[in-house]
Amino acid sequence: MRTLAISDIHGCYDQFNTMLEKVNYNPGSDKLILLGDYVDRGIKSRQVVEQVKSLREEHGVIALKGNHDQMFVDAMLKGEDELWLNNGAYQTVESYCGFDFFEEQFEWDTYEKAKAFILKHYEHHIEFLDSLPYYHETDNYIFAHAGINPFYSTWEHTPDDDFLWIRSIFYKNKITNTDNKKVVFGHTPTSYLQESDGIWFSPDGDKIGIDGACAYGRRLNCLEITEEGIYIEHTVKKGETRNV
Ligand SMILES: [Mn+2]
Repeated sequence: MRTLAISDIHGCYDQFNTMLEKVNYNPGSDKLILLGDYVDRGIKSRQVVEQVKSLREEHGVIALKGNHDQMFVDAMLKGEDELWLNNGAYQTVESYCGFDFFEEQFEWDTYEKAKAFILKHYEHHIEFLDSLPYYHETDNYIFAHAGINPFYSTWEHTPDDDFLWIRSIFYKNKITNTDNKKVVFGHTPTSYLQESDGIWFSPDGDKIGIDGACAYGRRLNCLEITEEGIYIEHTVKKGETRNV
């Protein structure tokens, strides 16, 4: 069985489906792991959430939670709006409520109406995102949106916020608290870690970063791990996407 890991889809529905076609994704024989951040910045967040929800329900796909998914949930259920509005919320609201929803400028009234509309018609999406786990562990790997905290005696003590948000404390330090399991993560575009948007394999061999920054018009990456443990890198670049 192949393992396929994809992260930070961010509303890039067409790129995601182009990728699934490109790797000949077969739900019966492939283990697909999605590392979170389904929403914000890209223009088709609603469609991505709907598809990810179906993939989990119909095929048992592993879908983890990202910080953007959490921000969306917290804005909808707890009124924590500022953080989300500063991080790509507009495109998500528009994908749920229609384009030009905000017309020329932001209005709180319009935003509140949009939230009410989403809660009324898509509460199942919010509940789905809220229910997602923070990590997935296998014999040789730990998958998490942003990474794990290397400074706890065991990685399992990583606080939830770190699974969603951690950056340099994770990627700049050698990982010694995972029993030699490698950590596969998204969240930090790999161009911050190397000179390309391709998949990043840390020099210590303890981390694999896969976020190719597709929401910024760059790449969607897919890490394939074969049955024998060999890595194959797949990528969908800008301009390679068909509308689906
Ligand atoms: Mn993220």
